[in-house]
Amino acid sequence: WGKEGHYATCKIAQSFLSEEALKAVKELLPETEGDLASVCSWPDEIKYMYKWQWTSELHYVDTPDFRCNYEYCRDCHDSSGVKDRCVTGAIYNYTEQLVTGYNASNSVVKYNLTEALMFLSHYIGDVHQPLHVSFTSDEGGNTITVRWYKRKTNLHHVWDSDIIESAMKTFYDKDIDVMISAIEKNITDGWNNDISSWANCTSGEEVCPDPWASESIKCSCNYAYRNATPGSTLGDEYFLSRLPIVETRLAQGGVRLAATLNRIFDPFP
Ligand code: DCM
Ligand code: DCM
Ligand code: DCM
Ligand code: ZN
Ligand code: ZN
Repeated sequence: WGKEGHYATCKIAQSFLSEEALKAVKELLPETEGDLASVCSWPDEIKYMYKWQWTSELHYVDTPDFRCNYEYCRDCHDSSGVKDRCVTGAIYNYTEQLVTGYNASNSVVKYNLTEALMFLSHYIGDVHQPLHVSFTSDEGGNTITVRWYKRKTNLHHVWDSDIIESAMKTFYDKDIDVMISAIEKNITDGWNNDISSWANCTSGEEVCPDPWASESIKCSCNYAYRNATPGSTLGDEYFLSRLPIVETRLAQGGVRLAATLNRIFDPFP
């Protein structure tokens, strides 16, 4: 996601945090007074800096062309083939750092838990962006040039930002907070029955990015790539049919980020 998508995911998550998890977030991000959403785009701001270049491949996972499925062992590696270096591997890794670092009160501080929290929050958002789990040959839609209404862009950018920005302009008073309120209202009213199933992981696991990645590649095939061939113009028809998908993925990312942080910071609720 772009800045708005990450802000929305983390803002939605904040409203579902337990008291214990909120306390931990405030301790790890003292300068933000617990406002996770204000630092959720930090991993995008640093990824081009020399010191942080190793993190730039942790925002996504490439899957084999046209198969429309995802497998951790097959797919989670970087472009050099190093295992576990992909978005789902990063989510496991930063969850593990927070679990061992935060709950073991007597442990030597091995990790920067502030960074771990910011990376985890960002990558849980990204794994819900369908095109962050998509085909290898088109680099997640980055090489598919399309028009978004009259403007030239690429399919990846359409899903990172253009759909959200057009929605803000058309429906939400140009205000991301108005859009977030509408999504939150949908979570508690419309999708009410889905929240607990969204939040659940396999029993005993703090986090479960593999099923989330599987959902994303299915969304990519069913909605993102469909009718978006290179050179096509995407307008009202594409926008209005895909916006509900984007809003659902932002909601799921937020609910699952909160559920994950609640499990990490409050293991015996
Ligand atoms: N931040 C932090 N620890 C870090 C990096 C960032 O607490 N290692 C927080 C401090 C700022 C916010 O993130 O409030 C934005 O950071 P930056 O200015 O690095 O983007
Ligand atoms: N996993 C992995 N490398 C990691 C963390 C996790 O390959 N650094 C894989 C192994 C399991 C799954 O993720 O298939 C669950 O991991 P965990 O036991 O950490 O929950
Ligand atoms: N990206 C992706 N899949 C790829 C390559 C990149 O999802 N195979 C994402 C990462 C960024 C965006 O696309 O969100 C643009 O990538 P970059 O800035 O590396 O060009
Ligand atoms: Zn992206
Ligand atoms: Zn990212």
